[in-house]
Order: sequence, then structure tokens, then C-alpha cells
Amino acid sequence: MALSAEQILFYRANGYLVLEGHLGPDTVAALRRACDEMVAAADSVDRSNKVYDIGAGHSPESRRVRRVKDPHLQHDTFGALMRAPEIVDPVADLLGGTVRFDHGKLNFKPAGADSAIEWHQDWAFYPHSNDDLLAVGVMIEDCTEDNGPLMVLPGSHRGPVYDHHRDGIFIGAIDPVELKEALPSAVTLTAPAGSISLHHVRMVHGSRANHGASTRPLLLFSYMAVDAFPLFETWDLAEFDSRILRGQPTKVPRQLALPVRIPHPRVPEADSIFDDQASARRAANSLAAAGPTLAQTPAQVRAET
Ligand SMILES: O=C(O)CCC(=O)C(=O)O
Repeated sequence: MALSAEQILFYRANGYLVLEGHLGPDTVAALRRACDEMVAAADSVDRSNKVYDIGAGHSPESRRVRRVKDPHLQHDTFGALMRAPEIVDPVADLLGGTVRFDHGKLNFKPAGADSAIEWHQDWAFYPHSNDDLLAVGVMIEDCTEDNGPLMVLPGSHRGPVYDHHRDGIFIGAIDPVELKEALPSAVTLTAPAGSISLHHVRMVHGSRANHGASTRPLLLFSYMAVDAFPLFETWDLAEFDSRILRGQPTKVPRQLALPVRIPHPRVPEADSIFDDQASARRAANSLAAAGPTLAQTPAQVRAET
């Protein structure tokens, strides 16, 4: 076992775990180099495409790369880490022994940009036959209170599955009115570069804008138990099974009676959570009236909760 019984119990009770200083300095240095290469290669790109999600006003002088999609396919350093025992072993401990890679993304949070991610549950985006799914967050730079680290609501993975629709359209965000009671117990996942976080697929989480001086990169890899099958996705079985990292293929989903809502219809042309949530933020005034939105600074939130 890569994790202690205490760490596994903590994850089960709280829905998240942080492993501080989990990756060595050489790995962190390699990840930073890979980020720099990916960002520099985006200088010739002026809009989002299959590899990059690009924010408004992006130029080589003022880079606005919000995300590298499928980083494991774009750079060998990310591809190797996605399969590395340092990552997959603790994941296997939390998923019950088997592991299938699901998807990856490298989120940058440029300093000063409007880059908050509103409260949401990953489960709302990709419901499965059971909820043995989690996301690993790899901290490539220090995650501090100010630079927009992940925030979680401990224990929320055992609570309701919230509606992420507004006016019948999937916007990928929970109305903070629904979370008013729980928001004061939010935990900010701050830790030095090289640390990793693991959060359950039903965990309510989000992150504020980056009020620090430099970009905050966060590499996210999602994994699931081999017997968790997506409920609403067209997939190719051979491709699906090619992503098994521990355990044997099965055609027998383990089905649990869990609350599910299908994440459709989508915002037209939406390409990522940033586009899905843009309409949630346009209604920020009404949300802010009832509770803090993540676009606010930590001080504003403290003052209001
Ligand atoms: O990058 C972040 O700060 C949060 C990302 C996130 O929650 C997501 O992409 O699901």
C-alpha cells in the first residue's frame, strides 16, 4: 500500500487528501520545463483549438493560456507522470485496487486574469455507474492562499449531487445559494510545489482567481475503478480498455444507486468548464447576494461569510 490506513480513512471521511512534497525536485523541474515549452508553443496560436484553451487578449507579450488539453498526449513528461507509480499507487489504494485513466488537463491560472472556477462537482460533468473516481492535482508551483488554489468542502462527496443547470442549460456550476451552510467550512488546498491532492468525483470544489504575482499551473489527472462505466458518453471499448493501468477489463459495470443528472443541453459552442461557467459568472450579482462567488478575493469572502 502506498497510503497508510489513516490516510485512506481520512479520504473516505473527507473526500480529499493532500500528500505534501510527494514528488521530488527533479520531477518538479521536469514538469516546469514541460509547462514552459507548452506555453511557448502557444505563441503562434490565437484561439482555442484541440490542444489549447486560450483566454481573451492572448499574445506572445501577454500570454493567456488557460489550459493544455490532454497534456499526457502533448508532452512525454506529462504522459510518463500519468502512468508513474508515484501517482497510480495511491490512486489504486483509494479506488479499491483497479485503475483506469480517464482524462487529463493542465490548468494555468494567469495572474490577475478572471480565472476563478465556480463551485462544482466533477460528477455533474461525467456521471458513471459507480462513484469510484477521483482527480489528482499535481502542484507544479507552490499553491498559496493568494494564487487561486483548489478549495474543497470536506464531506460533500457524501452529500447531494447538485444541479449544475440554469434555465435548463448545463452551466457546470452550482448556485452558491445551495451551498450557503457549507461554505464557511471550505478548506483551501495550499502546499508546496511537488505536493499532490486527490479529490473524490462528488467533492464540491472550485478555486478563486489568482491574486498572486505569477501564473499558477495545476496538472489534473482523473482516474476511475475499472468497473466504473460512463453513463452518458459514446465510447469505443478498445480505446476505453487501452487506458487500464491496474486490473483486468470487464464488461460488467458495478452499478450503485447514486443520484445522477445528465449534463445536457450544453451552452452552445462551449469548449471547456471556462465557457460553461461564463454564464454563471455573468449572473454573479445575484449569486453574490446570497453567498460568496469564487471571483471574490479571500478577504472579501471572509468579510461576507
Ligand atoms: O484549476 C483549478 O483551479 C480548478 C480546476 C477544476 O476544478 C476543474 O477543472 O475541474
